[in-house]
Amino acid sequence: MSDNNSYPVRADIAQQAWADETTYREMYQQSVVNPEGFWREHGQRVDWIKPFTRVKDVSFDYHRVEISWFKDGTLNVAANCLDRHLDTRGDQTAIIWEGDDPADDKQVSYRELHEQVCRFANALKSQGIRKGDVVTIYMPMVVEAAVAMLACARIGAIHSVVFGGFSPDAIAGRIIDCNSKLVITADEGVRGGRRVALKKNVDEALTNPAVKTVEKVIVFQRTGGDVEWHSHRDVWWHELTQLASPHCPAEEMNAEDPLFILYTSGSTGTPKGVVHTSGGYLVYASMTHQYVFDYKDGDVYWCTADVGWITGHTYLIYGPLANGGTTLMCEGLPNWPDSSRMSQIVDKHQVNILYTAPTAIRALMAEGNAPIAGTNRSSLKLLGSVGEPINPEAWEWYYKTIGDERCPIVDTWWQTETGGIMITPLPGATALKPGSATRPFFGVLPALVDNMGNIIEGATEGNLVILDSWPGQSRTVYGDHERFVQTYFTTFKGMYTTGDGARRDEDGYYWITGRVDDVLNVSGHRMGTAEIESAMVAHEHVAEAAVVGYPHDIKGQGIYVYVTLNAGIDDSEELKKELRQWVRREIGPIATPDIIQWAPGLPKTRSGKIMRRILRKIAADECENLGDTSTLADPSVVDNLIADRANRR
Ligand code: 6R9
Repeated sequence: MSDNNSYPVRADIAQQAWADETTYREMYQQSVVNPEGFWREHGQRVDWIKPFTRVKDVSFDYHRVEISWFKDGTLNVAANCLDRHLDTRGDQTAIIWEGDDPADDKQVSYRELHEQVCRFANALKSQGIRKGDVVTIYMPMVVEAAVAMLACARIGAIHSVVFGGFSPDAIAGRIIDCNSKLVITADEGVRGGRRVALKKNVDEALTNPAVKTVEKVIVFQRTGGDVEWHSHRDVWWHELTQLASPHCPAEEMNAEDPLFILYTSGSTGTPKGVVHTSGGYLVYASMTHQYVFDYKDGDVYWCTADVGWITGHTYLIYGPLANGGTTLMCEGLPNWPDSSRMSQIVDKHQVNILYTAPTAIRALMAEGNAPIAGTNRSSLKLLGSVGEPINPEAWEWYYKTIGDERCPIVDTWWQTETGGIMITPLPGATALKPGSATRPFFGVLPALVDNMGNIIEGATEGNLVILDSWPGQSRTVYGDHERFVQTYFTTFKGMYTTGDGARRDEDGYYWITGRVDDVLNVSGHRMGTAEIESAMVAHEHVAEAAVVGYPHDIKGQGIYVYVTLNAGIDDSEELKKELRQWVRREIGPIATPDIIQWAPGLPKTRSGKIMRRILRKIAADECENLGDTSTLADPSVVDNLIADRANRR
């Protein structure tokens, strides 16, 4: 095996895993040679009300992009996650909840979760919600967030979860885009010992005059903190569910009925409402969860992602619950009250599988090994990573220190749009190379293309595309199919464009090199440079702004903003502070700029396009090697920026 060091599959793991190397090769082969047959068989892993006869109806031709799976079958996703387990595992723990305060935890069995979901589903109906309505969920990491999602699925309402760290403006934008009729929130969230004013943010979002569709707000009482009450609109979760019946039939849904909308950033415009449907999504979520994490009955599985992200949808809720698993949900931060917290939780709940992000791993690594010395983590058997490329140093530390050189690491590459994991090792099948997401999952056909869209073979580097559909793929952008087509199917004709670059080595392993477009990845969170720029220029003193990413030790990428002020406005440290606060308020804390540099002028082409390539180089401290600058309208602008760079912080 070439390319850095590699870790062979341990024989004892291969022996008992769902897939060893031979099984992987056979199944993968079958899945790409005969996808219809493969998915006809594996489509049976979920319970259908009316079985499907059609498997795959797909066109990646940009004239008529259509993606359907199992399209004449019907099912209910919530019934698959709950009802079908009641006979065999009703008393098994479905969700272990760990509070922000380490003294707070609870376990919810499948039977209890089923009852809570049925009650809340009836509560939603009592507020006028019907099949096809959109419900916005803005919740902290409490069991009720899962209950809310599953209750929507039960009655056929489409949920749109908005991350609890987003601002009132961001909530409003998402509500307006999908015309949601109802918002579910909590009085306050709790994270790292601090309270987060969720209800207040919703109140503020709803004052936006363009929000016209929201009729009701259901408020879960998490802290009992003071909230403003609008009695024509606001209703308490506990009052509604007390009155509600614990019996609620699951709505029969078509495989292609939408299950949820999730907003994600792209290189241009406002965030897109990525739509996932019911049948294919669930088949893919459950199958990847089983094989990638080698999930076995009785395993305790912990995914640290927030429900506000796709990872929280697929691998905190839908995948594990569809498989009858025990999933741990943590309200707090992985490093609070101190950096041993994550390992403390592993020991306390005897976690077997831990799925987290490189940024969390790097933050722990920066603390050294001392804080985790008192924990033993002996329950762990598998580690996972997601959200951004994991650098080999962080990989090795995760492997050696957290996993005691005992646990394989699955570095899983995928996206909001892909619904589930696409490129990943399987623990019983794949020799690991630190930093490589390795090989495709069943049914996934990755390829590399040059900038002209020609497929390039062998060991090489290029744009990562996917050549054919898989059941978990997003079907459209909510309300704007044309944008879906434009974004994913026109850059390279007949293929799904991922927006990522990748290298493939001699062993056929993929190494994701990061985004090739103007999307930032800050602590594993996707952010469009255009969104941050438009927030910036909304400030009265800002004439123009350009945002780029730069290498950051912990976050992977940091946010670097070049700001041109309006004539007559003096720059100052206070103004920098104010602009940082401004972006936090406009978008949310995750979009806070790390570095602001005053830019009396921005490097532009003669046609007025900002040359981000140059700005990225300056931000990364690579000023010696700026590349071709011949198209610059005014080269002195660049010299000035480089000279000023010393004062950037
Ligand atoms: C699941 C999720 C997607 C973008 C994706 C890529 C980056 C995710 C990665 C990874 C390298 C991995 N990304 N996992 N890069 N290795 N294992 O994160 O979805 O929030 O939509 O982000 O994240 O750049 O295009 P999402």
